[in-house]
Amino acid sequence: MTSHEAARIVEVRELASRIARARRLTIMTGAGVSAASGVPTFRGPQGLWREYRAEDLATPEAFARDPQVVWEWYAWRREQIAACQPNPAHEAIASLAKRPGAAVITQNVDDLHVRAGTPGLIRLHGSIWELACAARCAAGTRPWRDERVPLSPLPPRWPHCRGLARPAVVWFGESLDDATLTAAVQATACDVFFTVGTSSIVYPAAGLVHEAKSRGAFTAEINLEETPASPAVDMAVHGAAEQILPLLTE
Ligand code: BV8
Repeated sequence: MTSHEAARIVEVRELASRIARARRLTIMTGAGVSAASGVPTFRGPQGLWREYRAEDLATPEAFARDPQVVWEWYAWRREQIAACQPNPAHEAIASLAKRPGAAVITQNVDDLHVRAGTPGLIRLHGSIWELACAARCAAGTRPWRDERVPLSPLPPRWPHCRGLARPAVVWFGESLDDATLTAAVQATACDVFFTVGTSSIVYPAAGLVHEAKSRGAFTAEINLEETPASPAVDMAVHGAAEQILPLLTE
């Protein structure tokens, strides 16, 4: 066993005991928690679709410019995700979330946390399995669920106004849902706040761990590599979420 591995076992044990003693626990996840399920991450090697960066397609401007290509990207991602199952990281988080005083915040739109049975999930960026009226017509403000794969025809239309439907996700340049963001900020008032599999680059999500720290929480980060948040957290555990998270429920 390398000294690095020995040190990590000590860290994981300490984090597990802090979690066990925490009255209020908050977990925030990113694409890395779904990597072991086969869902492409954004900045990972398979993050690119055709030659587009996520930031190029996940914007209202891209949708206005070419709704067909944006919908082909989301339809492709839905087909990928439909073939995936929650992994041991999702299952461990679902069991931690069942404790009193626990909250789970995710940036992921894949709903694998939902399929793992995570109660009270705070979905910051929406769901790829929900659609909304792109024109925000009166009858189309509440997203509706549509899990058809393949989704056809593309782009889908909103039956009431016959206008275009869009994925009910938050695009870059769009504000998050007020109630959802308020719930996430409230969850930063906790004893232990740790992130799993996020590059901590996209805001306002990336600001939550700093908010939790400023409120006195013990903060930790579980990631394969360093992120901009690593210097700020109390403990940065480098490793795979699907291997480490099950150790935190013991
Ligand atoms: C907004 C839904 C008001 C769509 C997404 C402040 C500073 C700078 C910029 C801004 C700022 N405030 C606002 C901005 C602009 C922008 C932003 O943050 N830009 C970034 C790029 C700098 N934010 C916004 O536009 C937000 N809206 O602020 O509105 C406003 C508006 C205009 C101007 C000012 C204010 C909306 C952001 C939400 C966008 N929508 N998703 C869709 O999915 O299609 S974001 C999307 O990308 C994901 O949801 C996620 O949030 C992000 C990807 O990040 P991660 O999940 O972390 O994934 P990533 O691939 O990057 O990293 C994976 C990590 O896992 C890696 O570190 C890797 O090492 C690790 N990993 C991999 N495998 C494993 C692992 N770790 C452990 N185990 C493994 N097995």
